Amino acid sequence: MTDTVGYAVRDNVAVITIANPPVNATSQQVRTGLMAAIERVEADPEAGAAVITGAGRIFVGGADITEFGKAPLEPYLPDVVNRIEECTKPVVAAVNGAALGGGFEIALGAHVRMAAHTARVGLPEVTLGLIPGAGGTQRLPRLIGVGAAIDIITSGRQLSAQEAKKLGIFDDVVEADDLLNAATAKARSLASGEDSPRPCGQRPRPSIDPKELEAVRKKTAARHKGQIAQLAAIDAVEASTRLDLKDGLVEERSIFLTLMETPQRAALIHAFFAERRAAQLPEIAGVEPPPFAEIGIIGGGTMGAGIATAAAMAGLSVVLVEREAEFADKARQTIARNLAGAVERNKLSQEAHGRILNERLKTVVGYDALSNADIIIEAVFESMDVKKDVFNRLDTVAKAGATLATNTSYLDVNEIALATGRPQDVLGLHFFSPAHIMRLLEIVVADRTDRRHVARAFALAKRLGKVGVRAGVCDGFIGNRIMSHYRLAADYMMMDGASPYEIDAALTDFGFAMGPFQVADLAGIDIGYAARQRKAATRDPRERSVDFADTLYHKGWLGQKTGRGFYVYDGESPKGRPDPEVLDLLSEARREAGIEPRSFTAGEIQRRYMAAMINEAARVLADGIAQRPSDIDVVLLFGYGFPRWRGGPLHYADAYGLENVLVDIRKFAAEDPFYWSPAVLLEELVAENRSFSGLNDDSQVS
Ligand code: 3H9
Repeated sequence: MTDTVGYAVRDNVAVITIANPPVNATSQQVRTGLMAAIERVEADPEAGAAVITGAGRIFVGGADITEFGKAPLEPYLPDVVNRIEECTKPVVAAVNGAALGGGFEIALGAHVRMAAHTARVGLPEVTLGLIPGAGGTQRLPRLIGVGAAIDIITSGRQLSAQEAKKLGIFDDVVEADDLLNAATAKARSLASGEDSPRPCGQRPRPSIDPKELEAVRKKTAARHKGQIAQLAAIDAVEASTRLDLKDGLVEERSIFLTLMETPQRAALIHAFFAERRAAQLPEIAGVEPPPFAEIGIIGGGTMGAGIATAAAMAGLSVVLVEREAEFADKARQTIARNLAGAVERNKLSQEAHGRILNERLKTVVGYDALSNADIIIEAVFESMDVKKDVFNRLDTVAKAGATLATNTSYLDVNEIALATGRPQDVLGLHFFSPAHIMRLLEIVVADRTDRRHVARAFALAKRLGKVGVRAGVCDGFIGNRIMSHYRLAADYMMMDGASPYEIDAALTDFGFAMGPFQVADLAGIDIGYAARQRKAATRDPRERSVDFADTLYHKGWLGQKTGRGFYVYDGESPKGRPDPEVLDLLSEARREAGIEPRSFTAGEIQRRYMAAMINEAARVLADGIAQRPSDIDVVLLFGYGFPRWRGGPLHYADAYGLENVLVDIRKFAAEDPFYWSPAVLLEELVAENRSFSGLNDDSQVS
C-alpha cells in the first residue's frame, strides 16, 4: 500500500480507498498502491472480497495528467485494471463521485459497479487529444454495445449515475450515504458465491454493422473536423469487435501512445491547465472573497438579460433594473426564453425554470431596488457619458462594500470608477454574448480596485461556471484589443484580392468556429460600423483603414438579421451563401482605391491572420494587460472560437516557432511597416531563444 491507497477490512470485505487529493488521479503512487492492495486481498484470509472507492467527493478523476508527456512509469494503468479484473476474489467498485477516464476504467475492471446517485462517469480522453488507454475502448463496448460506447468515448461527455445505470454501466445506484454499506454487502454476497457476475473483459466480442460504423465515422469526422483523437477512438473500439481482450488492449495501447506524441494532445492538455491556471492570481492569494447572494443588474437588453439568466441559474437572487416598466417586462420575457432554452438543452429542469421566475428574479424600475445587492453589474448602452451617469447614481443607492461592475467591452474602467466616490469598489466584468452560454468572463482590474473585489469577481466566475481571466485596462482589454488587430489583417487581405469567402473558408479550415466575415454578419454590421466610427476619431494616421463594410451598412445589409450582409441568408444555406453582388462591390472598391487584386492561398491567409493575432497578443502581454501567455490563450479559446486542439494563439506560436512567426511578420512588413511592426517582446523572445510558455509562471512580464 501507499499513502494514497488505504486498506481496511470490514466484516470480511477489504475496503480499498483511493485518497490522492484533489481528484484522486491515478499517479504512479496510486497505481502501485492499487496493485499492492489487490495482492493483499488475495492473500488476506480475513477478506473474502474487496470494494474499491474514492476518498472525498470524487471517485477517480482519471490518469494523472501531469505525468503526460514524460516517460510512462510502471506499473501502467492498463495492467492495474487487468489485475483488478483478474483478482481471484470478487471486486466491487463503489463509485462515490466522478469516475472519469482511468477512473471509469478502474470501475470497468471491477466485477460489479455500484454508484451513489450523485456519481458521474465519462471517458473525456478525447478532450485531451487521447483515447481511453486502460481498457475503456475494449471493455465498454463489451458491456454496453459498440454504438453506445462510441458515443460516450467520442463525445467525452459525462453521464449521470441514472443514465449510466440505464445503459447497464452501473449495477445499482443508491443514496450517497448508503453506498459503502450497500457495496460491502454486495461484496459479501459475491464472496459467499450467491452471485457470480461476468467481468467485462470476459464478455463476448461485440459487433456492429460495418455500414453503420462507416456512417458513424463520417459523422464524427464532420463533427470534429481537424481532430484526430475521435477517429482514433473509433478505430480502437472497432478493434474490440475483431480481437480478443488481450490483443484489443495491445491495439488500444499502441493508439494511445501514438496520440500521446501528437501536437494536438500537447495543445489540449495545455488548454486544460491554462483554464485552471487563469484563476490563480498572486494578487488575491490568501484574500477571502466577500460572500455574495444577490446580484443587481442594470439594463435588460440581450447582455443584461443573459447575465441575469446565468446568475439565476447559478442559484443567486437577481434584481434587474430597467428604465420603464415596458422594458422590465421585455427583459423578463427574454430571461424566460433563455431559461426555456436551457431546459431544452437539459441544463435546467422545468421545475427550476418556474422557481427561478417566481422566486429568484425581480425585474423592476428604479435604482432603489439595488440597495441590497452584493454585486451590481451595469449593462447599459456603450457610452462613457451614460455609464458615468449610471455609476454616479449607483453611488447613492449601493450598500457599503458592494462590488460595482461595468460590463463595458472597451471603455476606460478607471474613468468610470471616478464617477463614484468609491473607485476601490469598481471593476469591469466583461461578459460575452450570449452571457448565459459563453463561458469567458474578463475581470478588468482598474488602478484602484480593491483586491477583495477582484477575489469576489473570481468567485462569481466560478459560481457561474465561467472561466474568469484577469485583464488590465486598455481599449478592448485582452480579447477585443487583439481581435480588432487581427480583424484588420482580414480586411487588408480582402481589399488586396482575397474574397471574404476565401478568407472565412481558410480560417474555418484552420479550425476557427467561424471566419471573420461570418462573425460580422452574426454580430451585425451596424455594430462593427459603430466601432469603426469610434476608432476613426483616434486612429493613427499611419494606419491603413478599410471601410468596405460601411458600403454594406449604408445599403442596409446588416448581416443575418436583415437576411443579407457579406453573405445572403435566403434559406438555401443556413450558414449563408456567397453573394456575387458583394464581390462586384468589392471589385469596385478596389478599383477606386487603385488596388491591383492578387490571389492568396489558404496557407497565406492563415499565416497572416495568426501572425497579426500573435503580434498583438505579445504587446498585450508586454503591456501587462494579460498577466501570462496562457491567459491570452484562454480568452481566445473561450471567447473567440479559437480551435481548442491548437491550444490558443500563443501555444500555437510556440509550436509554429516564434522565429517563423517573426520571419512572416518581417516579410509582411515590407508592404505595411506600420501595421506589421514586430512586437518588441516577440523580438526579444526570438533573440533569447525563449518561448511564450516559459513566461507562464506567475511573474508578470512587464
Ligand atoms: C486518462 O485517464 C487516461 C487513461 O484512459 C489511460 C491512462 C493510461 N490529473 O477541475 P478542477 C487538478 S486521461 C492531474 O478545478 P473540479 C486540476 O489541475 C484523464 N491533475 O476540480 C486542479 O489543480 P489546481 C481523464 C488533475 O472539482 C485540481 O485538480 N480525466 C486532474 O472542478 C482541481 O481540478 C480527465 O480528463 C488529473 N486527471 O473538477 C478529467 N484532474 O487546483 C479531468 C484535475 O492546482 N479533470 N486535476 O489548479 C476534471 O474534469 C475535473 O478536474 C474533475 C473535478 C471533474 C475531476
